[in-house]
Amino acid sequence: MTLNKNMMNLIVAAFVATIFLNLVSTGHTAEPRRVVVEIRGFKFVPQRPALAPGDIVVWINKDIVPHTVTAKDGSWDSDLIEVGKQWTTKITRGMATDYFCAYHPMMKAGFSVSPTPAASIQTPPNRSGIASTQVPANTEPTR
Ligand SMILES: [Cu+2]
Repeated sequence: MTLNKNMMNLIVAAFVATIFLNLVSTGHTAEPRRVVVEIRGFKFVPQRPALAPGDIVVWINKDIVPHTVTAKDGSWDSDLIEVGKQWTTKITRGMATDYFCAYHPMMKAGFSVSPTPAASIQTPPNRSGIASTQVPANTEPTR
């Protein structure tokens, strides 16, 4: 049966293509994560978020005076961030993670950078979550 064999080949090809597309899309199409750090009350909030390479961090100055976001080792620097303004940077592997405000050196903060990009450490949707938390109904007839 040539027709059936062709159909079978088509089904196999479609199946393989689906798997391939799933593999390709995993971890490569995720939007960069945007993390906001507010500067208020002479503090960086959150003080030490967990970040990953590729994350976009936005420091927003919600304080009453200008501040800076300056790497402790001087390797990166926002320069002056006026009240109501913001500064954005992209997290890269190996970048300095401790920073302070050049105008108020007691304002210290930082972040951690995970070794893998955010896209590959995201938890996949838990398909069995509902089933595993459900208490099975007692089907035993009561006699
Ligand atoms: Cu400051």
